[in-house]
Amino acid sequence: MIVVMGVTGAGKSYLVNQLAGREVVKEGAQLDSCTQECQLVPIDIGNSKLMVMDTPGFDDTERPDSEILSEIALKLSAQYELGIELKGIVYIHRITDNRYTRSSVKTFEVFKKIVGAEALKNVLLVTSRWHEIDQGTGAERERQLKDKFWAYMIGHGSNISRFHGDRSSAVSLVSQLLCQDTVVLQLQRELVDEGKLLDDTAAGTYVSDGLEKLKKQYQEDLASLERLKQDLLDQDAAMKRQLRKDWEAETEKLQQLQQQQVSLQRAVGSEVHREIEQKKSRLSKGLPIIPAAVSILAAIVGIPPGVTEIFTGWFADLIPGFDFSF
Ligand SMILES: Nc1nc2c(ncn2[C@@H]2O[C@H](COP(=O)(O)OP(=O)(O)OP(=O)(O)O)[C@@H](O)[C@H]2O)c(=O)[nH]1
Ligand SMILES: [Mg+2]
Repeated sequence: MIVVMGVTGAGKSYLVNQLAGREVVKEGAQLDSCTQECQLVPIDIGNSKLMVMDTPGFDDTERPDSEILSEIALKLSAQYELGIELKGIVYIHRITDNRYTRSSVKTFEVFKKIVGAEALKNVLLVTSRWHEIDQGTGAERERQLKDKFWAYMIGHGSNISRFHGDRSSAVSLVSQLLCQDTVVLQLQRELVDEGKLLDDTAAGTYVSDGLEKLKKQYQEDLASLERLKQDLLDQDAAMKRQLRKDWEAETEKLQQLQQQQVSLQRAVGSEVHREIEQKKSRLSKGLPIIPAAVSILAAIVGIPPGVTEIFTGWFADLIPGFDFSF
């Protein structure tokens, strides 16, 4: 398996579709974030049978990073627990972005913490959308990424490549990872081997620290509204109504944050373990280990419409009459 990650709109689903040779997962032409949940897509590359996991992007327009992290953590834990080989991660960044914004930095930090230093050699940092930019400007930005923002990763063995937007370029990118040794990510060790709660992992701590800072800020805003309310006690009714509205909006934001913090307090490793055991008990006895693991993973991660036949085809020689669907 290979995982594709990056901020929302970076072109993750586009890359997966290029690999598949047709539109299997939805791409987003709108400003809103598109992919909501991870999807597992089977792809044949030469003699290799590859599963690519498309993921929802961090910095989503609707959903908090804590929810995106929970989703990715659960699916990565399932892959690890099932013993499916992870060859690496493709991290996509648009070369057209003319600033490395705070949200890019934040997303990249979470990503580094999901992977962990030891696994960085299995990361391919990919720049995309080269057709939208002149080569000189693109090359200069690429140099800045290498020298500054991506220097740590490259220093720890990550590679950097350009995606030219077509299938052959997509295939050559993933081929670089297919020849790597199998890797275990820091988040997988923490959740599955060490049984940590998501908010005690490095990635979870980073996301929940951000939440804690926001919480403090909202609490301060509420306190200053409270002071204002006292000062304006004798003022006109319109002002009071506005104050009430601001107050309610701030209180709601605070409640949402508290829910996000609770959603990180999940024992993802044991949740996934239970789900796998449940699914195993429903599989026909005597099913060889790889088809069994792949069907369970597909059921947990989710697959797009129209790819079941590819999975079935993979195992047709091995198990005649194999029914892949759960
Ligand atoms: N021509 C071209 N279009 C691209 C490329 N990458 C992305 N796009 C387009 O950009 C838009 C957003 O791409 P998506 O693949 O949906 O982005 P994503 O990273 O999956 O975004 P989320 O699902 O929101 O996390 C889509 O309309 C794509 O077709 C590329 O390399 N070349
Ligand atoms: Mg997508």
